[in-house]
Amino acid sequence: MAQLIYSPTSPYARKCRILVRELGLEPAITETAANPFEDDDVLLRANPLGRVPCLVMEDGRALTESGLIAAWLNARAANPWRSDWDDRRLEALGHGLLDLAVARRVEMVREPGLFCDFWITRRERGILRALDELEAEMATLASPVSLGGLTIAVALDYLDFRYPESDWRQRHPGLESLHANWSGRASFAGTAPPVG
Ligand SMILES: N[C@@H](CCC(=O)N[C@@H](CS)C(=O)NCC(=O)O)C(=O)O
Repeated sequence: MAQLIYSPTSPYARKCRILVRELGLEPAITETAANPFEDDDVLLRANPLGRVPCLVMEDGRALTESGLIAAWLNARAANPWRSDWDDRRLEALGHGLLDLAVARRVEMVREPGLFCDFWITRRERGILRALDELEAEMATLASPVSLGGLTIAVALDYLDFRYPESDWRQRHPGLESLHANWSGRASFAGTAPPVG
C-alpha cells in the first residue's frame, strides 16, 4: 500500500485526496493525518521539507509535491484523466493562485506588529490578476474534471475557506460555475476542510 500523508486543512493535500477518490484508488492508498506545524514524526521521517502532502510509495520512497503526486496517481489509474499541455498550463496557473492565497495567509498569521503590507498587497494583486486570467481561460478548459479544473476549484474553495469575505464570484461567472460543478461531487464535499 502507498501512504498519503495529509493535513485536513491543506488545499494541496486536498487536491491529492480528491484525486484518490475520483480515480478509484482508495484500495491502494492509506491516508495518514499529520500536522506539519507540530513537526509530526510520521511526516518528518517521510519528508525532510516538513510539508504536506507527501506520498510514500510502496518501496518506501517519497514524493513531496502535490503536482507530482497528482501525476503519479493519474499514471496509476485504470482510467487516467487526460492531461495535455493545455491542461497542465491551467493546472500550473491554478497552483499559482493557491500559492498566492496561502502566502497571503502566512503573512496574516504573524505577530500583528510584523505584518508586511508590501507582501500582503503584492499577494492580493496577484490573486486578482490570476482570477481574471483564469476566468478568461475558462473557455479553453476542455473539461472541469481534469487536473487543471480540479486545481482551480480547490484554489477557489480555499479562498472561501480562508477569506470568507472574498467576493471572487462577482466578476468571475465561469469560475463560479466550475466551483459549483466541483462542489456537487462527493470527493470534493468529503474532503472539505473542517469549519471553525
Ligand atoms: N508546493 C507544495 C506546497 C505544500 C505546502 O506548502 N503545504 C503546507 C500546508 S498547506 C505545509 O505543509 N506547510 C508547512 C510548512 O511550510 O512548514 C505542494 O504543492 O505540495
